Amino acid sequence: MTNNYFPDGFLWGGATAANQIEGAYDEGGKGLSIQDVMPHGITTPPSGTPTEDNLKLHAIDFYNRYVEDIALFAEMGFTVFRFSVAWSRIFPMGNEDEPNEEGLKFYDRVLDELDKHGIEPMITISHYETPLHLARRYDGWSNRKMIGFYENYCRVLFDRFGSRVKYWLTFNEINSVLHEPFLSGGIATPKAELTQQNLYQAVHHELVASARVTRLAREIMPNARIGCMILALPIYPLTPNPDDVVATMKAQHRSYAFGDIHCRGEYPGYLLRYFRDNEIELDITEQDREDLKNTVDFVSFSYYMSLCETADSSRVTGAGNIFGGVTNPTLEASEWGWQIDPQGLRVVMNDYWERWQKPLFIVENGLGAKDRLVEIDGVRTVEDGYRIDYLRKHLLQVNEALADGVDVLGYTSWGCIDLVSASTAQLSKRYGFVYVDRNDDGSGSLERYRKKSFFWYRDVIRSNGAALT
Ligand code: BGP
Repeated sequence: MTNNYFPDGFLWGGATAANQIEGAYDEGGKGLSIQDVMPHGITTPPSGTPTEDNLKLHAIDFYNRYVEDIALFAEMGFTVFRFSVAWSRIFPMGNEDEPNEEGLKFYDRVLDELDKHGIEPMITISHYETPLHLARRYDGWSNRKMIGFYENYCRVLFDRFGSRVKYWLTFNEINSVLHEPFLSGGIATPKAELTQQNLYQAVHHELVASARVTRLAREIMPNARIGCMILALPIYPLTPNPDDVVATMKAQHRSYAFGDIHCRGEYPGYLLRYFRDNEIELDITEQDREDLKNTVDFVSFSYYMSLCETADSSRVTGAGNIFGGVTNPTLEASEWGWQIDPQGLRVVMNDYWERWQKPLFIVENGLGAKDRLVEIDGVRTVEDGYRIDYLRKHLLQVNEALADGVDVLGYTSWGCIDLVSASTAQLSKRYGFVYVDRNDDGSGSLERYRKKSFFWYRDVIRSNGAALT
């Protein structure tokens, strides 16, 4: 049996995103974000205006209940809480000159509360919630002007919160823009009309923006640590046939590129080759090349599953979330078809550490499952042994990676309190340690209840991982 390798000071906690928890979509001077017109997640095209069938409009009402929720996180012993700022709360249209003071005050209050409990905040600056105006008027990140709008937004955040927020992530799952351009990049042009050239140009704008604000952060907040955030997805060859191995390498490159540029400050050769082979010519200025040299301090990532790849198109089967891919015949899947692979987490951690030699932060991991609220000895709870099993197996693999010598700063499980799903916009796809009484039809009291996993995670944190074994 492996010993406990979690180091002292390892950060334990949970992760959320504004659009999936806050609600209050039109309160406090907030403008609309793309999420306010995505009632069904990524499964159907966005609607024109907010409609009441969109659970995100009110979500779990964290906007009004953050005091109670943060107290529950503190009760579990969280030492870090990852959340995002809703860009459209600070700049309702996205590109005003002056920020919305009421929006800033909300995050002041959240930070006060975290501070009260000694919980380190980690802020995602942009988590799938581009202001709708920027999507409609500028076609989101297709447009170079977004770099300036984003920089202004970041300057306001850094000036206001810089003295009390150390950990910042520039873009959630930046590699997903190639797959979900509206969700991830606020690109209003339908996906079917976008070429690879369009997509990579948008990616380029985001990468330059990320690097520019990394430089800005260092000027304004010398003690801050800036991370990129990647959707991690180890890909295995479906067979040992070298054709499958090469196909796997190419598929991996599509995600590695984002970490390579963030960590090395320039485009990797394999991506330049891909551009040549596909006649993609990007508008990259000399200034862009200089800006990209501002590399990140650490690499954060989400991890839910692995995939397979094959060169044989007749063997391709659907699997996975945003990325799609080939099913692994050896693995079981969640109720939503996400294949469960704890060892894949160790693989990806070793891989990233060896490749970039930057500390890692696991900022999302968890099981979306249907929960049943029951009453035991007069107390309402959820007997979610399946979630404990999933998280335990993954955390044991984090321990293995630590034993392998990987440098890891912390772990925030996804959706530490039930929230609205990004891909399907359901509340019944629950990830939390805390159950929120709200259903897919919008009914429910919004009351919070501790699940069995709540007490389990508390013990894991209390023992700094020793309770896992
Ligand atoms: C990631 C997103 C999160 C989150 C998570 C779970 O891709 O960064 O916002 O939602 O996946 O996905 P889902 O909510 O679709 O189950």
